Amino acid sequence: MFQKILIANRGEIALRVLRACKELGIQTVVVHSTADADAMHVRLADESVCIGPPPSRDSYLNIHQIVAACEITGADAVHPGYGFLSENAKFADILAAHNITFIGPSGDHIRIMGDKIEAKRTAKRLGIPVVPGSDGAVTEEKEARRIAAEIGYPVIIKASAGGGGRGMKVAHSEGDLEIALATARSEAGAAFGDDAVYIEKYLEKPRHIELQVFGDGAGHGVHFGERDCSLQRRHQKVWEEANSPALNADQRAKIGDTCANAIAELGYSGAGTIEFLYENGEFYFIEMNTRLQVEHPVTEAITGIDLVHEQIRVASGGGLSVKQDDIKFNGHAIECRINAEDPRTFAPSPGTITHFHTPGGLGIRVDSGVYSGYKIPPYYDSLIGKLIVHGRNRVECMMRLRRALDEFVVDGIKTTLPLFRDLVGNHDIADGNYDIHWLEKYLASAD
Ligand code: MV4
Repeated sequence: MFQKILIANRGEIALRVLRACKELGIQTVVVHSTADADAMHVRLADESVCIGPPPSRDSYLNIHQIVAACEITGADAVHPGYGFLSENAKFADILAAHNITFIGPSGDHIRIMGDKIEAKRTAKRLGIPVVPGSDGAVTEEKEARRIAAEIGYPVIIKASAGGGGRGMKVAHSEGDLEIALATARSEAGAAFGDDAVYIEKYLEKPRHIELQVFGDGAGHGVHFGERDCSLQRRHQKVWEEANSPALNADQRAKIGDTCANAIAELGYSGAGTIEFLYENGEFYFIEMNTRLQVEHPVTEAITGIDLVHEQIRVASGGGLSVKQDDIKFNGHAIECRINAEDPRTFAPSPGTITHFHTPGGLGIRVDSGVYSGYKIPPYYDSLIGKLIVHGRNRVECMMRLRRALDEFVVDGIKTTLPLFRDLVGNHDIADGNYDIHWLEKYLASAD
């Protein structure tokens, strides 16, 4: 097991990882920018190293400073959290070259999944169902026309170096195709320095359902069920649930087994998320994320398993603590992302939190790094906390969520809490009746 882990992140996820390390008796080091000197994770860590000025590229993204912080403190492993360097293959490779363990998959697995064409090709080879479309990159308009005619319109053109919604163009008919292909390629080239694009059938009303998987790096894979993340705004998740209101236990076991077997065959190590669009009872792979995700606590709530403990165990060579048959799904969990933003315009609202009071009671978890008197710096993303609620079933979960939202107080700044108080009383949400476009339509209709 590791003696000392360096946490290369900030905010609620740095605290989340720190807690797991403490429970496992592992010493902690955090790195921070000058803007985060007063942050909770800095106060609670055994050691801290200031690695640069506020901009992320000079601090949380500065690989050399982070490696230096490892050498100075004698850390034997790095947990990258999510965002920042968590899916940077070069960072994983550099740490390996310094004999420091990256708590995550190999640089090569990160690289494969970062290239969306290669990721899709790999998924298909491993028996995961993918969206119908081109086999690889498409450059010629003629070829695009042939593929689109074969799969049928509408089609979507995606950047191979994109992901998370960046660099996509929809063509509703052959007349749209030439412009869609040209703009997708030039935007991809400008944004990512790589103009490779591919074509897929455009699914019009899918849900976004993702499978939590884990590999032990020794040829074993398990799944921890799915999360439904369909409630998004501009590709930012807002509300996530486990399990999906759209799936039954048989469907879960079937797609779960497919994913677990694929992870085993890939020889993958650590936590991963296989993202699907789900429409008319069918799953279609779109991307795989090679990190711990923001919404992992809903999976922890229904399985009772600490996923950061598992990441640390696997990275240290100790293997997973569970086999597939040990993983049981209990009840229902919902996460609300509390952002320091205007609840209608989503404009960021940094500043001083004058009063912060979190809800409690059975089935309530709040992951947050803020406190009364904390000043939110303007340099980073606006997530200030996550409310995670668990119940024996979805109805109980929603009752508890409504009550927890009533108790939650954040004064001094604007937050997205009022949005959640509206959503929890909405009939479609109560019925689990929503797709990836529901939230944006709801917000537009409330204007
Ligand atoms: C799609 C799609 C429809 N059809 N692919 C957006 C983010 C990126 N991960 C993939 N995305 C989409 N891919 C096909 N073939 C619709 C989206 C999409 C979306 C997906 C998940 C959650 C929210 C979304 C919002 C708009 C579009």
